[in-house]
Amino acid sequence: MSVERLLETLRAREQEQVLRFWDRLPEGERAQLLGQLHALDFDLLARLTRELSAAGGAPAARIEPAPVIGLPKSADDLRRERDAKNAGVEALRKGRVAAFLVAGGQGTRLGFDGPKGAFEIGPVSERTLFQLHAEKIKALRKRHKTALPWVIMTSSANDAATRRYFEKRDYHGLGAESVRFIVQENMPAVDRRGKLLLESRSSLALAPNGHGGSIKALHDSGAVAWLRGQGVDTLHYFQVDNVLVKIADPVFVGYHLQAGAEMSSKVVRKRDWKEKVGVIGYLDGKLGVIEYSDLPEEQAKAVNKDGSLRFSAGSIAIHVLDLGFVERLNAGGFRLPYHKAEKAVPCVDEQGQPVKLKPGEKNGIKFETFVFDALPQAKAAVTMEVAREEEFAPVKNAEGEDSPATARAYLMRQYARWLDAAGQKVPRDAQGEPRLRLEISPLTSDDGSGLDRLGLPPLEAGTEVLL
Ligand code: UD2
Repeated sequence: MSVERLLETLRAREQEQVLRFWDRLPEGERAQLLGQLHALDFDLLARLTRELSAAGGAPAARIEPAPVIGLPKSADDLRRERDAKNAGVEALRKGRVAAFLVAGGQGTRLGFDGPKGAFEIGPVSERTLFQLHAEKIKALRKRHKTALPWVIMTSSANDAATRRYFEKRDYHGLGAESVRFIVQENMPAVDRRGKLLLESRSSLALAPNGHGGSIKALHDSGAVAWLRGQGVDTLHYFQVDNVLVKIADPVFVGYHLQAGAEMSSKVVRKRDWKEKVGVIGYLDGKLGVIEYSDLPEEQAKAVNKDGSLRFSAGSIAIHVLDLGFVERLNAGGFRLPYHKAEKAVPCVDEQGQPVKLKPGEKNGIKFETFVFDALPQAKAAVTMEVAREEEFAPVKNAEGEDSPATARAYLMRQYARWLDAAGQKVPRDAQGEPRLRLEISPLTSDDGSGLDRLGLPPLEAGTEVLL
């Protein structure tokens, strides 16, 4: 599109304010802005901004709980779990499974300068989140003698830094050819009237298009074809911030495959009705995630006969995706819905000066897609409950709940349970917390097995143990 055509489009869409500083821009900066504008889907933007001013939201859906494979209780449950595990292990051995990490988020809440995966989380060592995940993958490759390729989604804001991170650390020993980076797209931020915001005189205010963008990025980047070429048909999706994630858990993969599912999800039992996680349930008869803000208090508080919460299946953003489903979601264009979120968006004013926002002030709207919005389109799906203390401890905030401190505590408790089971007596305080700092590399053990063969000396309170 020529500059003239673009200007016409911008005028027609009443967005010509983005060229306010054009006459004063050096050539290189003009090229940057032009590139961003050319990449914009103006029809989509027009639709989304129209919806901003539309009165009222969608009518409330009829909400019902969905069936969940619970934690095994009976001998039958354990048998079913073992069968599922066998099916998952077989798929892994045959090279049908790949790991898929989404790490394109901006990690604003953690306040860490760099890709979140580079954050050091090891309770004793400087092991980063990326290293923790990489070593789990390495351990799985060895155990199941499988290629287990790893696809990592970044965004334009952290792609270069993420690639540099992995190059510098030699891909944590995984082999560069088995790790593939894909970049998600950006969406422009707008003000309340739907006008595109400028981050600087020569750049739109852009933000990653949400983790749902992973479905599109897998396809557009050629990663789907790359995976198919290796015989992969099943993806294990996980988020960068969960230190306890069981990557490519064979039980989960097995249940998914046995059910012929297209998309499956892991859930934990909600701590209480107020916990801010989406729950998996039926919305007007279709499986999906009901965001906590959309679950009316009365429903959120509702209990079953045994006193348990009626809506208790808290989504922890771990999924198995069938590659054919990913292809289907992209056939005829990407169709996940966009959610709008009011946020503080750094931008410049009409004079090109940075707008000073008051603390907490939200001046803009960002558009994001969510991967779980694909669930209603899945022909079959499995929802599996897992134990929170074994599988879910995210690093979201700098302090308090879901912080590095809580994630390290969860890790150390898990290591302590493994060591106890291996015959060690882990010194504990009155609350049962380990009285020493513990860390076990997934390369030493990723599930507690083999620790009994290490011949460890007795563990002493107040020390640091790195295995
Ligand atoms: C998400 C879920 C929440 C719960 C929780 C579990 C949503 C809206 N909520 O909460 O229900 O399951 O996770 O931890 O999803 N990411 C990208 N690109 C993006 C945005 C995010 O790759 O454009 C990645 C990000 O790097 C991270 C993950 O997605 O790995 C989660 O992002 P988040 O921290 O923004 O999700 P959160 O805490 O809102």
